[in-house]
Amino acid sequence: MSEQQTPVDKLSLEQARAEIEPLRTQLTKWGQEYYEQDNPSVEDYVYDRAYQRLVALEDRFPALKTADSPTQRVGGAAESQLTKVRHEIPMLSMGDVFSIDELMDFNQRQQDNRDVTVEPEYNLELKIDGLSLSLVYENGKLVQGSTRGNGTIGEDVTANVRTIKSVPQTLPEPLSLEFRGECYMPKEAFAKLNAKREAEGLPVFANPRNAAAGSLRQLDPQVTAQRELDTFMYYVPEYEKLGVKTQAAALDRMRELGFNVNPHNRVVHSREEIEQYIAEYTGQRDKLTYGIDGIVEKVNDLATETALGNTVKVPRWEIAYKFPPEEQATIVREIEWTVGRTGNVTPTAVMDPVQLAGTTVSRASLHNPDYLQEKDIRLGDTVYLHKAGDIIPEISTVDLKKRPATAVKYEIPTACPVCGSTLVHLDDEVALRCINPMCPAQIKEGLAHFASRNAMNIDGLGPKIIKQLWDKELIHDVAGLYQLTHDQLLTLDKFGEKSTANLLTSIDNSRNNSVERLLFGLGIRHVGAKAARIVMEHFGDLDTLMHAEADEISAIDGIGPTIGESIVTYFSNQQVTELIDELRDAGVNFAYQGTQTPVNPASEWNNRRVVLTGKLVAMTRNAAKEWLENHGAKVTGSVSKKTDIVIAGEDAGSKLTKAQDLGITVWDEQQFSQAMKEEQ
Ligand code: 1X8
Repeated sequence: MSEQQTPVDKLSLEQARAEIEPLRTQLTKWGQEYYEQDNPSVEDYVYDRAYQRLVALEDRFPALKTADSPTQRVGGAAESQLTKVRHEIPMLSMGDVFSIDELMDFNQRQQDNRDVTVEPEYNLELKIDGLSLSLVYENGKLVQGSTRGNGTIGEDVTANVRTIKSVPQTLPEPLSLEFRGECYMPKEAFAKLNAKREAEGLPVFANPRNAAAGSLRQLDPQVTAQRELDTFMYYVPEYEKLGVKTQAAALDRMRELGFNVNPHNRVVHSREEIEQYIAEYTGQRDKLTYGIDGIVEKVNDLATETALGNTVKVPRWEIAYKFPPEEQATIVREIEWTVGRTGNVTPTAVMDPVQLAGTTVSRASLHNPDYLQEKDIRLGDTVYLHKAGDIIPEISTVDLKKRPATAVKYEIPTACPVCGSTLVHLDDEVALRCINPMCPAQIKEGLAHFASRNAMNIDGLGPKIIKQLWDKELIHDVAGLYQLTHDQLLTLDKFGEKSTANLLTSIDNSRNNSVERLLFGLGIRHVGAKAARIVMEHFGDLDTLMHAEADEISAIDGIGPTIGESIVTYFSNQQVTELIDELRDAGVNFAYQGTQTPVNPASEWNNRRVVLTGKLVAMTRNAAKEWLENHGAKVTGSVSKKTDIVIAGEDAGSKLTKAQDLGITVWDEQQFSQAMKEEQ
């Protein structure tokens, strides 16, 4: 990146020819990684810079242009098992600039293009780090959601889009119109998803854009539904049908129609105002809950937009200003290896601390040994750090020029850093695992997980206490927690009568938890808190689940074969059955209690299966759910033959239709409110 390139106008034809070929090969490879595999190996700006260099070379030496050059294609190819859809109005990508001067040049060229010299008015918007999405409505009903694909042919993701909360299934007006925008994953969801994938030994997503693409382009909408995707809509190709004359008004209309529209657009008239906006959002970038990678400038007047039109590849009426990458150089001092709960062994680079996008950073995950080897990071190396998705510190590149002469290739450990047993690669996993079930690191992590809030919720039993209990050999597995005595706890650091009594009470209380907490707390691979709840709701108690076949588990709505097989494999282990016996002997509850609050068995709602859909006006969806559960109802996410009642708020979509098809009782919010009153 920092390499100095010869300016294009100083190159001979032969020099240009020599440069162009490898550049095209490289860009084609990067393009495939980005567009087809959602898995780029370089940062966007590395791609953008290389692409611009190729454009400049081809402009200067037209003889070297070829039809198959990456500059002659709109985006990558659509390549997946999803059904293809044709975009009657092509979904173009945008041109981009990297400085205010370049942006002003673009505006000047645009001015030169016009017949009339009016003071240009621009609408500035944030450029969201996601992927383009098209939503088609017919008579106000959502009929199709699709990705951009190659601009002409995209992928049908209608079923997946229907799981995104911010996408209206129905509009308040019977419009037949296409809306375009961005589908994205908020920073927090992105960080959570990657942490989860890393813990499970799955490859992590490079940035929120790839995470969003990977989540939206799924064959199974249930996967999408769990990925916390969101949208910002920003464009209506046939704006006349909306009755608006400016882009800013189009955004307002979309807000009225119930779309999520980013609130930060601004109409501006001068270079000063543009600079001000860019400065403002360059500064606020880290505070936003979603990633942005630049600013989009659009001609505000839509008739002018139409008059300007598009080049073959990109619009003349809009352009992206890309933020400079925020990077810091630092030196790698150490590579630390940690063993997770599932035995996954992950490397972390420990570096001299630097300030980066608002925080001090000294550690960056290297994810897995393959990643470390591919980047060839060595102790003493100078590396560039950035924040993936504005949030997760990551090493972008190694500065080879600064590599100390003595630096040697880092050797991947072959033994577990904690227990010393031989590490293995399971199946095709990139993760390196310690498969010793008695590995202290795994057991300690497992104990912490067992005690955690969403599992057995044992207050006061954090990693530090667990470490002491382990080091003093007071416990060796989760069942051991229930054998701890008052005198044993008193021997812990800073433990007096009060903390001892409190911890004993917390442990004791956990015996009465509903069993889904125990199932989750056992830390079975692929069994998260939600899956544990669904499974236990179905089987009712742990003993029944332990005797179930994988098929029976997999057949439950919301559970798949991976979870089914994982549960059966787990319980087939003799050490596990012994552990379960110890937990039973310790008086730990094995029954599903549904809800922790007492249920009035006389309630109309007891054991009824209820689905909430659409927008409720007088109460939140969560409040309604809580009330129902407190009255013994089972609130589920999808409508099936077993559903007793569907409560449909405003704009209810496919769930309402399905309920009607199946002849299930449907109530509106008013009827539900009335029933709530009658229960009191
Ligand atoms: C891409 C994006 C656009 C906008 C925001 N975020 C993006 N990623 C916007 O217009 N506000 S427009 C766009 C495109 O490719 N045309």
